[in-house]
Amino acid sequence: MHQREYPFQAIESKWQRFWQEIDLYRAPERPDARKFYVLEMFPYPSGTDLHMGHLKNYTIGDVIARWALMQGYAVLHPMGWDAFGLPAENAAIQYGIHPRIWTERNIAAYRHHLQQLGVSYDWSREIATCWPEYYRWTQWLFLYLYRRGLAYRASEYVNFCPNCKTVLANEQVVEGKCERCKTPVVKRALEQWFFRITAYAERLLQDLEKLRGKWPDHIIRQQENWIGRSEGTEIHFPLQHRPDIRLPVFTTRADTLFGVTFVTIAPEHEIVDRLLDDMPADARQRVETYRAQAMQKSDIERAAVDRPKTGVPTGLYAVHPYTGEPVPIWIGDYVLVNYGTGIVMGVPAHDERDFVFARKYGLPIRPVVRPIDGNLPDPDRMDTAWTEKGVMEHSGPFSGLPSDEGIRRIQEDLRQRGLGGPAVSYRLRDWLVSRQRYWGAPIPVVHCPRCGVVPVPEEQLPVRLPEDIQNFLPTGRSPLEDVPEFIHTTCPACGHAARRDPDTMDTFVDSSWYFLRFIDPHNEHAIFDPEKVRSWMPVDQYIGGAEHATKHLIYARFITKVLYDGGLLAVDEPFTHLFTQGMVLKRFFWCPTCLRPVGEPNIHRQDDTLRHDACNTTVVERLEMMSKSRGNIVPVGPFLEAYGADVARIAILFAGPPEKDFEWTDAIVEGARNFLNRIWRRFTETAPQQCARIDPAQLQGAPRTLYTRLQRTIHQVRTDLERFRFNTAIAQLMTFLNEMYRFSDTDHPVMHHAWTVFVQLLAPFAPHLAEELWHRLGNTDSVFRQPYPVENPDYMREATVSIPVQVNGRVRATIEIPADADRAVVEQTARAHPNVQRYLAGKTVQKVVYVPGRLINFVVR
Ligand code: ANZ
Ligand code: ZN
Repeated sequence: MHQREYPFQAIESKWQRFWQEIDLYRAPERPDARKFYVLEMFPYPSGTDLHMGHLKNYTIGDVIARWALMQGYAVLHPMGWDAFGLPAENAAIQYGIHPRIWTERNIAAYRHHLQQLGVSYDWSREIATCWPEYYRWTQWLFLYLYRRGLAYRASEYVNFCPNCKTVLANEQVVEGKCERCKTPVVKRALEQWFFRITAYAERLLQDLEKLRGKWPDHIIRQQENWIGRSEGTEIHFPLQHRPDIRLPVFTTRADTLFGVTFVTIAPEHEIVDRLLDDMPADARQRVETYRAQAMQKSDIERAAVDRPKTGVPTGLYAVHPYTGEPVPIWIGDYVLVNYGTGIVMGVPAHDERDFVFARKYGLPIRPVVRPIDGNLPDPDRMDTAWTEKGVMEHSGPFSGLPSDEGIRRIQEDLRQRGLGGPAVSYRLRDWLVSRQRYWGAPIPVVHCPRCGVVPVPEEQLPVRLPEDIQNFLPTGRSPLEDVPEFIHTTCPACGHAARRDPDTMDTFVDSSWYFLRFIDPHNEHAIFDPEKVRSWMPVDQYIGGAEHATKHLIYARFITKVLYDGGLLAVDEPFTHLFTQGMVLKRFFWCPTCLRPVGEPNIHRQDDTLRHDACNTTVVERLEMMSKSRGNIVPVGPFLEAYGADVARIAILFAGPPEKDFEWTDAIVEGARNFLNRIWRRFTETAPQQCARIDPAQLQGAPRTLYTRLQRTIHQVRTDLERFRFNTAIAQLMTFLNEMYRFSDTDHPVMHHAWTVFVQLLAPFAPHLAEELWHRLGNTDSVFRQPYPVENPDYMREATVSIPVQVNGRVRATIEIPADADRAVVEQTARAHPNVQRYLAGKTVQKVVYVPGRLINFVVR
């Protein structure tokens, strides 16, 4: 007796229970075999409705984890929740629900769905960053950095509303004004906490070499650009009126030094404060006004190349380190305070921004570099800067030198004279980790009027986030400021009244170390046991979204290096291999009048176009990432109810190469379902029995061919798995299933054997169905406790023949086909050949002539 459709409802829950009972996914405390740590980036539980797009990376991770399990690795495959963050607070504001309740509810939904999908997590290791057992150690980590001088407080310019007397998040500033009271927002220097990631800039850059070939190239490139190493020269310009004070500039073009006609300082540079006192009264007035204006612009606005460059003269002068000439000092907002030294030397003849600036303010333009076989540009006839390197002129002792040689000589000379030298600048900035928000890990320090900043003693951690809080409305200051029981405390050092730090940590701090906690999640005495971590780290395969390239993936590398330097870790890179999956897209309709997505129930057809019921506008079809806001999601719950987990998994995996985006369609789902149903039907029709080994030497004819094809299938699937080509691995299995349908002697031992192997090959992809069939083959243990099949290399070769492919009688390709291949296979193989495709493109095939084993000819027009 057999069914047409396989009964996934009964099967899936049954085997999920079984796996739980035999504790299949429990990772040992310390691996006793070769270990494999596979990790998917843990999610932010942002709602209760997961959609299929969410499931892709977990499905990929699960295939890898199950495959590793079958290869005999001790596997660590944990899951947890990146559970602090703003959306929880926004939900609190919007629905009046406490962030903790909202978050726990979402976690429950995520957990349920992932369990329904049958992902092989060791749930005994579940963590959530918002649980005090976890954030206690995030706080510990903060103090660890603090004690090493890697966490510090500094003034940072933040948005400030002078009327509301509060700082504002960038999102609260609308057109330069306070969102609430419309007062122009200014920049105020406010004390914030930073992690000194710049101290690791060079290592973060160098060690990318260790990851090359194992991480996607584009991620490595993004990190390189983000770190942004720039080699140049630092040059010191003494002040004319106070030669003991010097203005350091950073330049990549020291060869243009003799063309300097001004120096520009970033408006918020601290040195400006000192210079103000020395300025003539009118200049001071001007500078102060200009400064206030500059503070109202974002860095992006300021640095934009196409924006008019503005500035004001200070009335003060610096002295050129070679010519001794006075050089006017300007303040200009195209200079960014936090790059290089925050001061630039202006060389209008050779730098475009300086050129525009000089033209605008009537500053001299002095060319000092010429093309190798040309003359110096004529300053009166230039309409842009000449920015190439060349030969130096009018450059004192350096005249006549090529640019690069001149740069080296100037660097050496400056160094000897104590006026600068070679310098390296990084774009990477220190990591601002304090947030004036509620739903995060409190920063574990106390501010004491006598002792200053005092870390909370370790044994007093965690500094608990107070639960009883009503008002989350963002005011720019932390809601914790208004919780007296929290804020008022005593100084751990002197015992007098003191205040707790009201800020919480950036959630990227929480996620910068979670992969370590999974190894020892319940440790109450330490962040983790270094010995356990030594045995499991690094993460062998990390899987997640490419959007984390320059955030999480840099922070995690940084924290790993800090812990390595402190002797807590034996590795200085956390993730050996990284895989970034593509997105899941889905079509939807968009109304260009209402400017929003429109669901199919609200669309009608009129005059052959689809229109929005509400406004009768013709809707447009768009293909974009699944998301709630686009209304194009396929919710996980109903899908799993209708099709089951294995169909979901096969659909996701078969849709295309996993690193690419793919479009979710009904056809993909149907394809997946048909495949599993066909397996089920053939299996139940023929009722094979376990047959682990047969003697291939005894096989002849069709059984021998089947055996050979099985070896080839094993080989293909294995290599595809190694390369993350799950789609082609599944295609191989489909092809082999066809072979098993074609093979008529269903009681032949080779068939029993083929099924036994097939079920094992299938297991990482469709674990529930595979486990069911494995037991139906007569086994009692889990299929995941079997070694993954290995091909018999002696039986890989099949009798093949090569035949020419003709298009209109001319040979365009030669293809290799199995000797007994039928016409359909030959035709398909021929059509798939790139050269044949080229000759068929745009043509109509009128006839296909096949002379078996001889040739195939396409007659086209
Ligand atoms: C003089 C000069 C002459 C420059 C010339 C360029 C061409 P990268 O390669 O990105 O490191 N610069 C330095 N600090 C700056 C700051 N804080 N804000 C804005 N611009 C700054 O760029 C280095 C160049 O960018 C430096 O070299 C400096 O301009 C400018 F013919 O100095 B240059
Ligand atoms: Zn004190």
